[in-house]
Amino acid sequence: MAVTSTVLAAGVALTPVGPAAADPAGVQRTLDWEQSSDRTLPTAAPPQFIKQWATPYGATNITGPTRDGAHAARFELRKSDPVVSSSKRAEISQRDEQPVGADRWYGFSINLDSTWSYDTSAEIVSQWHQCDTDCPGGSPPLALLTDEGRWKIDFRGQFIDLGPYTTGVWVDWVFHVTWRTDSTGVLQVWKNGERVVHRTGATHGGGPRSPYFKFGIYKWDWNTGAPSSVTQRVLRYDALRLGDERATHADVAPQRTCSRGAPVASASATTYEAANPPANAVDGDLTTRWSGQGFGAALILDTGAVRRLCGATVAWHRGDLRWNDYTIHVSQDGVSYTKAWEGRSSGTTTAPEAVLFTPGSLDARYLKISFWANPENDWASITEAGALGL
Ligand SMILES: [Ca+2]
Ligand SMILES: [Ca+2]
Repeated sequence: MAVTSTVLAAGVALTPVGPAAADPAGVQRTLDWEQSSDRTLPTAAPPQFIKQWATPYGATNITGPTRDGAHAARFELRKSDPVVSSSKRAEISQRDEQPVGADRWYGFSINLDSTWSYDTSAEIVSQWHQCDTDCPGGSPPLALLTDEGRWKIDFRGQFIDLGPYTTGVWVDWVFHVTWRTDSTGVLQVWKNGERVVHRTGATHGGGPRSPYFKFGIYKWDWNTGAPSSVTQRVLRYDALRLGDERATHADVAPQRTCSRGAPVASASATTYEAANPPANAVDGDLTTRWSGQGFGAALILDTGAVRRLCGATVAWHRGDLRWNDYTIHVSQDGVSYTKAWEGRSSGTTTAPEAVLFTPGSLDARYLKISFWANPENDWASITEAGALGL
């Protein structure tokens, strides 16, 4: 493990600022660089943030690639760069003004440059830093890193491996943290809509304020002289939304329209005829179908992991000739289900029709599509079904 220590930021001045105009309620700050007043780089940090870079290329505004809109930020750190706040970094920092016991949401998207090659030396690309005065020292309680070709989370010194990273693509992250020192703490992390971490218990070591957020590139080994085989790091950052205890996943998630297909690992059914098994509903072929007899007959899709789902697509056999009444329930464990949608297909098309879940989005692995009526018979017949995720 290349991650051995981190260096604390020097203390920063506390300047009270009011919250940004909130939309929706609970989102304290959107930093997607679409507002011209936020395009202050490289001279200064955007309003309400603190500058922690020392070069003209450390943090800049760019017009592409972007995660949303027409603008994003680019960070570049070189091994030869001057030390900033005791180490090698190009970061934008939140102010150290988070109240004790805060419940916070953080959504953002990161695009690692194609030059972001394997290195045994890690770098932090987002971190939650403990407060600066009268606070416990040591490493930050929570950090998102790249290390040895992989995404990793350092949660209070414990490393959570999130798999190999891919360069040149936007990766969406949502972190939800209830900053507590007792059993009421919560850490949840979603990567591209898939929930990859869910922990309860203490989330930081205490102090008079909750940890504050920083993002960009922080590579301490370039300061300490530890081995590293690269001399330059470049990434892009966009779609940052910071939410408080009133926020939801959908409020801060970078992808906020429900249109992205979620992977379906397999399908099963409560009943089916041998000629038309449930796998036929997920084979990508509108000429094959699942058919099951009886009101309440259900097709169950397994997306393979708990992820943020927001809707479904369903194509019905003879869908241009008859409507179908159906419900969609979702579940994390395949046992306990929650209703997410009910209604009627159009009856005018054999193509997949999208429906959006009534509660918005929720964490689920399984979708159960239950048939209740059509004007012809008591057979449920679905040619293709899919899940939509955030
Ligand atoms: Ca943007
Ligand atoms: Ca099919």
